[in-house]
Amino acid sequence: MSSSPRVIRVAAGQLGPIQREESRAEVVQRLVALLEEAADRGVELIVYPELALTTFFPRWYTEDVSGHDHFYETSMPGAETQPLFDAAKAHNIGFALGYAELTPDGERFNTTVLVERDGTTVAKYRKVHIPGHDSNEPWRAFQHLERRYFQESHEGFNVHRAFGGIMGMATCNDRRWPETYREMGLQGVELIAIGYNTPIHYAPDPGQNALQGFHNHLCMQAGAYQNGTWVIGVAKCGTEEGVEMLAESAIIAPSGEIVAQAVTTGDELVVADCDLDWCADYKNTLFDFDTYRRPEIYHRTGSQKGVVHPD
Ligand code: CDV
Repeated sequence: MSSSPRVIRVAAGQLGPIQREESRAEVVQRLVALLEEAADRGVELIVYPELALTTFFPRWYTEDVSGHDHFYETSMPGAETQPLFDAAKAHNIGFALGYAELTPDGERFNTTVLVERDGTTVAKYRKVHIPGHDSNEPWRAFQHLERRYFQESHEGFNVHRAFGGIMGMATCNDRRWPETYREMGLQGVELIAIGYNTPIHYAPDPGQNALQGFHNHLCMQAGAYQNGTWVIGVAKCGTEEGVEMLAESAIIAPSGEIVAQAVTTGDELVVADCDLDWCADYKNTLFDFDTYRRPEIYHRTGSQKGVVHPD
């Protein structure tokens, strides 16, 4: 592998829980500690989880949404995140970082920023598929109010030339939807960075609890294989404010195989060498879109939202 000029050493920067009282400065220290370990191991890109700067605050209801404003970033980098940007640039490491974004217009997005090794911002991605609910549902053991605290982005899944390849981003619930990967697959994506916060307990159907780990890998492995791309899935996990969150961060090859996986439920670096040229083995054969796709047949997937049953 190491003879290819397009091998990039990537790390999943898995985070253990962030409790509500933990300060931004403390969290950024943890991110920098992972980054310094990554530097020692020759990593060029580290992917952090969704909402990696704070506890997963959509688990609490506030009547006035602005009651949670302190969980959002109004600039990136800001004063408290600048040390991460400085450390990354000093070590020549790029990163993808999930955070809550509050725009000057008062819009709220679940955002990931991709930063190159020289410290320049490549792009921001704003989460498309927003799960959960928007009003208080006290029957749940805990809330999942993402639909109260975040808007659905209309910017879609764009890809970017960076790190010597074609990079994409998605966030948590996005990873369960095949359209996420195919939208980027159709732009030639070679590596998708995905952060997640996945409670083990799924209140609408607890029968799925035992399958959380299986479903996590199932969807990311399928997305990688069917589009011939690397997928880096990174958890914030462990027991956060009494809620158990899925770990099992994984680096997945274009073959769909997991090549490296976290073994803890805490802060952990998972490293693998990703040969971006491996993508072509799938993109140019079984998944040669130009030859085999039938978009003239797929008219429902781009235009129809819900299910329309036959008469
Ligand atoms: N942060 C998330 O998007 N979590 C969802 C849960 C609610 C199902 C997920 O898809 O993991």
